[in-house]
Amino acid sequence: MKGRVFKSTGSWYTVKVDGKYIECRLRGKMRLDDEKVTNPVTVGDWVGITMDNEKEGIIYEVLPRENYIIRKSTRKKKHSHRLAANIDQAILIVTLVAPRTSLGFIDRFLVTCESFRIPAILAFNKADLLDEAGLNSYKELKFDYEELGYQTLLISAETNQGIELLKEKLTGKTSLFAGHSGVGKSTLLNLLSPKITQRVSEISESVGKGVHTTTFAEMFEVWNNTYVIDTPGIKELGLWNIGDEELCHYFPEMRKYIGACRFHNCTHIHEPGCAFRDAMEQGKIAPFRYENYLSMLADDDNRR
Ligand SMILES: Nc1nc2c(ncn2[C@@H]2O[C@H](COP(=O)(O)OP(=O)(O)O)[C@@H](O)[C@H]2O)c(=O)[nH]1
Ligand SMILES: [Mg+2]
Ligand SMILES: [Zn+2]
Repeated sequence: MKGRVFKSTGSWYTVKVDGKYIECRLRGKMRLDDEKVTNPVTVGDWVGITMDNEKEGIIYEVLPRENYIIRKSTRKKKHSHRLAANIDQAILIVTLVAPRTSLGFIDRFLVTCESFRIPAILAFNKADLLDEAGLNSYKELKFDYEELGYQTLLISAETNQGIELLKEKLTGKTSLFAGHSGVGKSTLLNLLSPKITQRVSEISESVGKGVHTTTFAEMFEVWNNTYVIDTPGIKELGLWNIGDEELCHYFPEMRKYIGACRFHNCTHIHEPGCAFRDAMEQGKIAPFRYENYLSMLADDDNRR
């Protein structure tokens, strides 16, 4: 039988087969397949299963993946973790207040999506909390990111602002919801579908940061043929296996300057005649994007 993995909690996997959810374990041999990845089977995977007894199944194979998204493992050094597989798009839920998502985090996430060729949408949640200055900084970011080809949405799970548009973007697709904890991923999911009851965290007033409530990624059929994967809050996103020369390929605004520097081995950090720096000085590359690029370059440890 073939089915799709909706949830994984370490040793157990919930697989949906013909409309029914079956708890499955992995066939012993499968665990050894790829030593560098901490999870051989991930949410969104299509798998082959056999029944072990009346109730429980065994996953014996993973069908070829259309795509997947990987991050550096937070638990095991030199290992990576597959966040999800077979997704049509990633929705990065960010907030400018309560908590504030850094631009560095946004850009790391976008680079990751680019490297796996997964379209990304930025959804700025908690619009209801933005004052005039907050709204202005949203507008600036919207301008900058849309110029790079990323859609941005301004939404609020509190007032329903922008939710219809978000629903339109989700319909008929499998989407990954990613973002720091406390930005409202679970609240949004509950809002999208009345049958979902994900636990929502209280913002702890003192630090203005959410506490972890979602521990494992889980996929939901929010309505017919429309799937959303809720992920545990991501604190820091370690880029996986992206080389120095490769990094600029994942900045859409930098691609056209590749090869245009005076020195063919330009590192784009300090050399004269660097096309990237020139473009930035001419206002063609946003300074914050170039800075985030440099910081990712410097952060070797985050990429290997
Ligand atoms: N003011 C406001 N609060 C929100 C909004 N969306 C979520 N919250 C609150 O933010 C906190 C964290 O939400 P939660 O869904 O658990 O975040 P998650 O960690 O990303 O899943 C909860 O107290 C929610 O009630 C919003 O649009 N506006
Ligand atoms: Mg949550
Ligand atoms: Zn250069």
